[in-house]
Amino acid sequence: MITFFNDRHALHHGKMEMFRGELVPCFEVPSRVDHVLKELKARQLGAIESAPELADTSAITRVHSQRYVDFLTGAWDEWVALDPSNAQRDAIPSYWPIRTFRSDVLPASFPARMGLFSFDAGSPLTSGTWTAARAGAGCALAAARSVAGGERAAFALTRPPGHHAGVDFFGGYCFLNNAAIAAQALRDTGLDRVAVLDIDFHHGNGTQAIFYGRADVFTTSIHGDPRTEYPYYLGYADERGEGEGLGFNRNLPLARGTGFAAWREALAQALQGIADSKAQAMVVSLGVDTFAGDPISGFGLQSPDYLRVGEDIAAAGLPAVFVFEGGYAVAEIGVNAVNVLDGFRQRAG
Ligand code: FKS
Ligand code: ZN
Repeated sequence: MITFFNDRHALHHGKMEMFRGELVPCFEVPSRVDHVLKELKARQLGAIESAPELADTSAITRVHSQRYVDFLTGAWDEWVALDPSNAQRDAIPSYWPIRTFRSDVLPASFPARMGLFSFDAGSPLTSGTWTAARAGAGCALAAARSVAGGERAAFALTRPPGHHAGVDFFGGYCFLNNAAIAAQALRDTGLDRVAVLDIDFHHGNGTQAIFYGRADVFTTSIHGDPRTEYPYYLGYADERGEGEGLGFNRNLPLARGTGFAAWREALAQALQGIADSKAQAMVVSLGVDTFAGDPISGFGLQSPDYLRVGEDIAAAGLPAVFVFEGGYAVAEIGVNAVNVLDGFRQRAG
């Protein structure tokens, strides 16, 4: 399996995130990806390439709004322009236009625009966030193109992650929706129907929302029940798509504490949904925060279970673009993520 690696990922390096009323060190750290890279090399999973830089943002604006991309492009410079000492601090939003406020007017104030384009205070924007995120989109695009060109599978190894980012907002450590960019790229390179399978512990609210009204991209997510788990406000089982997209979103929320046997049944249901959608390829939002030892999540998967996950996904028979998402048990993250890819490779042959 070919891996496209984001060698600029460490330029996004948040210092602190707001958590339970105080600023705590970020969970989403650069070493996450370094561990996966090391394990990929040790297990000789295949070629590892640095994805070429994107010539322009056209693959990004296929799923994100131009005004959001413009905001991200200039955000760090605007933050520092507010006060030169901001260069030592990350930018974190503090104001949001919730119900009854206007979101159609673009405020001149940078802090006001931070809130307009975000949904939580846990996703610091740093000096290198845009460069890292843009390079990550390049990885997703390269992986999608290689699968569209006939590879059975490719892996986009990148951070920051993507599945919480919507058309015009960041949050949940995510700025650009890499999985959505990959799915759209598969469509744009000639596939009529594609699917996104999201197996991160958290609901992929951004991916769901981006494709919610569309029948050409089936989205399905297995995640912690939003009644109790982040991102709280989306991810319920009754969200099935709208308009032409009705029937093309499937959520499989599971209770905190769910172990592998029940989780695997949900995976079978998600894969059945993908088969029913007649998708010709799939994008897998590969988060391994379903691991029992994850510090911020609540499922009980063990490291060997991830081999079975990869095998089950391969048995569905579709070409797959794996896109790296969450996972915060840093010591085990390499083994867990690579187990999925290795299980896939072994089963796919
Ligand atoms: C607020 C505590 C809530 C946010 C959890 C974000 C999870 C991100 C993820 C991704 F894949 F995107 F990385 N924590 N400070 O794992 O879904
Ligand atoms: Zn997650």
